[in-house]
Amino acid sequence: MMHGAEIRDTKRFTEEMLDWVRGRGKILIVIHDNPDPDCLASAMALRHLFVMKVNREATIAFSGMISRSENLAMAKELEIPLTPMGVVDFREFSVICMLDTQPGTGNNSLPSDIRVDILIDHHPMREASLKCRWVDIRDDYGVTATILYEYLVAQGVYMGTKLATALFYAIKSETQDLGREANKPDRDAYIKLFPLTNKKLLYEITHPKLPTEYFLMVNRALENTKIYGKLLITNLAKVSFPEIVAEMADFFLKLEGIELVLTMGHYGDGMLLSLRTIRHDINAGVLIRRLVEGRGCAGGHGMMAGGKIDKVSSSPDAIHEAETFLTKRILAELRITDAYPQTFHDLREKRTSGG
Ligand SMILES: [Mn+2]
Repeated sequence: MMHGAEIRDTKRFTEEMLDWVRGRGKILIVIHDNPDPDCLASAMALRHLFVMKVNREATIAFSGMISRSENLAMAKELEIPLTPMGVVDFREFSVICMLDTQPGTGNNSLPSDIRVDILIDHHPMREASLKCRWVDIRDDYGVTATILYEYLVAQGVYMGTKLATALFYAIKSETQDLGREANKPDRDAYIKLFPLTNKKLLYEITHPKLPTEYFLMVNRALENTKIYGKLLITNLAKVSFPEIVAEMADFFLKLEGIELVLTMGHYGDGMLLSLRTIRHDINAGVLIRRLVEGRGCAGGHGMMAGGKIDKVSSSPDAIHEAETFLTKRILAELRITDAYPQTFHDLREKRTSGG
């Protein structure tokens, strides 16, 4: 078992883990729902490590959907083989790996009675995770893909241009070019990987065409935005792509004067939430768990977090109730009392009236 900074002998850990895997049957790699570049690249790297070191092709399973255009381009351009979790027969596999998420967090769809053997993640350690056979959780890393990059280096495994591009893009997007929650290992990996990437593919991934739906969502988000001083809240109501909620949170954090953003959108049987902050006295992961307490699940790091309120019907009333409830909670948490929000409509009025 290895976790935290105390024992960081990547070579020995991977050696022993690979030895253990070698004596076993089929390998399954589970990533989180609605996969992002970090878990996609991590899965690609772990799969490659198994191909090169134990001569076995692992199955990568996911739930939900890939909807962000950049992520779709990544999966397509880099030819990442993905299997929907629904068609996976877990009994066929003797090695189960989980990446960029942990058992019981609520953002992965591995049934709770399936044991995880190999767990690699950069989110804060959960109690239940200690039960896994091979645990490598480094919550001081900005990206899980950096850990996998270190595995390949420690094992002297050759990285093709597609894998290098995937790992590089994972670090680039998750840390916003090393500006957000990146530490030295992430910076080192980013710099080492850059020369190995395919710049044309990288361009295709970072500059995809966006669907009309994206712009309609931007419009709806603008219409539903409420600004409480340095806090911005927006309700996207019913969304057709789950990832748009996080995307809009990143988008609105760009607004001048804004330090904290909470976005929400109804998807499936609940309300998805995303929280972003540039403030160092607020931990987004801790704050979002308080927001959903008793009504859902959430997780995240210092500057970015996500969550879900369970069992919210898609009726406008239910969606509005969820918004009111979340707004009340976040205003109370941040001790914002003078709670008369401004809208973009107000801001426009102010401009045209010269105020
Ligand atoms: Mn991650």
